[in-house]
Amino acid sequence: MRYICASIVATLVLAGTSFAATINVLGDHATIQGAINASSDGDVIQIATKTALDRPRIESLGSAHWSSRSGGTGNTYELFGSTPYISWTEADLVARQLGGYLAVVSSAAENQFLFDNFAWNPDLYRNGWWGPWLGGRQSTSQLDYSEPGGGWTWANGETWAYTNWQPGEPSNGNGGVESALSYIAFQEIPAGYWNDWAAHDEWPADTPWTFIVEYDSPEVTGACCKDDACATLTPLQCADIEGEYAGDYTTCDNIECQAACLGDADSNGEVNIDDILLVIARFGVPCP
Ligand SMILES: [Ca+2]
Ligand SMILES: [Ca+2]
Ligand SMILES: [Ca+2]
Repeated sequence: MRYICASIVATLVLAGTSFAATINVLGDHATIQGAINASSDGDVIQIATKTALDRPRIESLGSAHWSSRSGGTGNTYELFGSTPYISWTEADLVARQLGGYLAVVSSAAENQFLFDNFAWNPDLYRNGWWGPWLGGRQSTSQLDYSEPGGGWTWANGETWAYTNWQPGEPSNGNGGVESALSYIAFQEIPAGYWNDWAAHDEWPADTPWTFIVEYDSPEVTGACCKDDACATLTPLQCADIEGEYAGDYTTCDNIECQAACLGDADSNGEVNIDDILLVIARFGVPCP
């Protein structure tokens, strides 16, 4: 859907005597403002947009949890679909509104997990090629920016390290607008490879329709004993104070912390014959 923003055009028409150029921009505020700033008197700003007015329907297509017990991140991932397509920028916005971010792939194992759960199915690829969006974005303001492989960032701020580009990618092809990360299927066969692709919906016919959202796991806590004191802490916090972690989701209500170890009757830090002799010596004597 295209329309002309009448107020902007009117302003610019009044400012000049002829149309110097027609500038096509996407409909978000920052992009429009940038185009206005860059325009000359008489330029027409034409806004091609997909705003909330005609926002496509977005639905969850399933989720998967990668438990830390199995060596995973402990995070949960969710696949969404939006027919007929969704731009990277809009998928990124939706992910953040959901409390997550477009999936950040930090290792071959994580890429494999995502592929096995969400990216193996050719039906998830637009026109057999353009697979689910991931949380990678190329930024020209990065110090290491270069085309096509420099300046890439992750949606959660994590350092860009692991990559799994398809051979020949990133390509920065098609006029050099490719700056967003998605899976790609080669000749309609998904293999977990990545592609750089247009971040907006410059090419509606070839824009992915699926995206993967990653949610950080809530911080798990449990009862932590330090001598006879108890506090609810994360395992790491408990280790920091050299406490004894009682297990995930335990609470101080159902844990009794003991100052000394069981059997150490004379409290000298070890259990030995002296403790037995002490117990025998006091055998039958009522405790206070
Ligand atoms: Ca991740
Ligand atoms: Ca690029
Ligand atoms: Ca590419």
